[in-house]
Amino acid sequence: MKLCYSALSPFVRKVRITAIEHGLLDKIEIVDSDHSDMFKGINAANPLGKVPSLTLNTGEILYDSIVICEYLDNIGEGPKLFPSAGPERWRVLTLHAMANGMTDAAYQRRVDSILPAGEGSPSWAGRLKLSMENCLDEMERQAENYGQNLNIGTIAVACALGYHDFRFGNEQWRDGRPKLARWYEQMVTRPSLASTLPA
Ligand SMILES: N[C@@H](CCC(=O)N[C@@H](CS)C(=O)NCC(=O)O)C(=O)O
Repeated sequence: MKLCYSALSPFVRKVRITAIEHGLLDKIEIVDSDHSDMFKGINAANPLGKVPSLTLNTGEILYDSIVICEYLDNIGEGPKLFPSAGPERWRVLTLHAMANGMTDAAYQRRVDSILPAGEGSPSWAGRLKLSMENCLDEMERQAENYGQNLNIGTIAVACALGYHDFRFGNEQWRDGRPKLARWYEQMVTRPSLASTLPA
């Protein structure tokens, strides 16, 4: 399998963590994306121009990170990260959607901040920041229920927080969110998370 990747992408990081947890890393060849022109799209294999995409040995191409993670969960060994059925499945998928959406908002804000002068939108960037803060507040309310259980929802939350630290470290998300901060401090020591932190 070939994973089209970008070293600092939080979405690629989530896929790498899933692959590590399932012992699949040595079955995946990493292919770098093309950053020569951000307006062209960085991955021709994906009509959306984004990473990650996963090209299977049959030639079929999977995207986006949500689909790729579930695929790897299906073929990998060890405990499942996507519950197969029942209320737990919907709870974990909804957490995954919230954390991935927060990461999408953070990524769009970051892009807005590096656009050529005059092309950004402060009011839209403010709207994205509000989404991020609302997600952080919701995570703080939920954090005691996360435990140290690994599933695709808690992996996505850890990736969202890691990306927040990396791109918006000055915004101190830990302030006023002690339960989430304590949970994250523990969670990020897990080898699959520690070894993939953006640097
Ligand atoms: N919803 C997608 C988001 C993927 C995404 O936004 N990837 C960014 C990198 S972090 C990207 O490829 N951006 C390049 C572009 O939009 O041209 C997923 O979960 O995989």
